Amino acid sequence: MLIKLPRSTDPLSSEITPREQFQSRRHFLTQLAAGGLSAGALVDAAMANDAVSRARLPARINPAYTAADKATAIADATSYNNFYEFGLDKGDPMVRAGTLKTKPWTVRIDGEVKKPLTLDIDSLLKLAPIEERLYRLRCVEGWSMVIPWAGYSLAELIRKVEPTGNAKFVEFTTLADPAQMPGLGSRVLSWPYVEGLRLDEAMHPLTLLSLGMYGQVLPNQNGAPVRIIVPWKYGFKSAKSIVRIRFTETQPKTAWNSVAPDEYGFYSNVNPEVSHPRWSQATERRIGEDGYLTRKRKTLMFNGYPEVASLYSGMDLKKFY
Ligand SMILES: Nc1nc2c(c(=O)[nH]1)N[C@H]1C(S)=C(S)[C@@H](COP(=O)(O)O)O[C@H]1N2
Ligand SMILES: [Mo]
Repeated sequence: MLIKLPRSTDPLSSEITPREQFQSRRHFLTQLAAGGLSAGALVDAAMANDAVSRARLPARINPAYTAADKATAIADATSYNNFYEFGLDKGDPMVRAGTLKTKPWTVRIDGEVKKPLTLDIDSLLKLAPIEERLYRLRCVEGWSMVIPWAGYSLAELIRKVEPTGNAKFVEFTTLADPAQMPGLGSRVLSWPYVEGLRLDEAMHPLTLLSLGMYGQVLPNQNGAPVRIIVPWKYGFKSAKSIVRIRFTETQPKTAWNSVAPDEYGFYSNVNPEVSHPRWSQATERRIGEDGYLTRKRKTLMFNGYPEVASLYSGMDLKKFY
């Protein structure tokens, strides 16, 4: 996510080049060289980033949700991340998220529901068959990836708790523990990270409760042990490391919308026709397609998921951005 830092040397994220990725790796190496990381932190970082050390998460490919695009390399998807609880640089989550303790972990589901529940990860894993779905994820900063996520429709969980007639919205709250998350010292956002959806958006079968990716449990830097993925919305709507799901009558106060309401609306549907106040949203850079001659891709309405359009019929999407 992009913030107004008073540093004139910061490029707009929509201008991020392969050089930027190189710099975040260099930042990691510099930290190593400067001894900025303890031996323990280094081991944790290596573990968090070591695909071999992550448990396998078998998932049946759901052909109904297979993008024609080629999947992004796992090395890119796990090293170029936004997870501000672990720092503002794209390379920070990979290096620092080893301190996130993902077991034991529970998710509290409450608010306007008939059957509030507290579920641990094993119960979440058993709640419905785990599917693999190849979804695009587009960040509001102007880059995108294609990731084989593992999970099931959030609707499966919502049906279990039986929302009351008053439930109109769903609020997702991320863990906020300064002992595990060095980025919480930053005042960029007010913690915890909160996101929200309208109930019908949350019930849409595309909205995924994700427990893994690339056939493994989620890497810490990608939001372990459980996050949501809303593929037709800008990436910041897809909250990571969720500890609470609350059903509400009124629209939740969300983290990015609170800090910069003119820039980050509650809806945040991927929409090439509505520019961010500081840059166009018409195109995007696909991570991995970084040749100097590579053209940017045209961003598609709803990120290429036109089946969600009916959720917004009659709404002015310039007003409800
Ligand atoms: N808790 C939390 N969730 C978050 C974020 C964050 O900073 N904290 N960043 C968001 C943004 S801006 C993006 S683009 C995606 C990135 O997901 P990825 O790193 O798995 O690609 O996570 C979203 N979820
Ligand atoms: Mo993002």
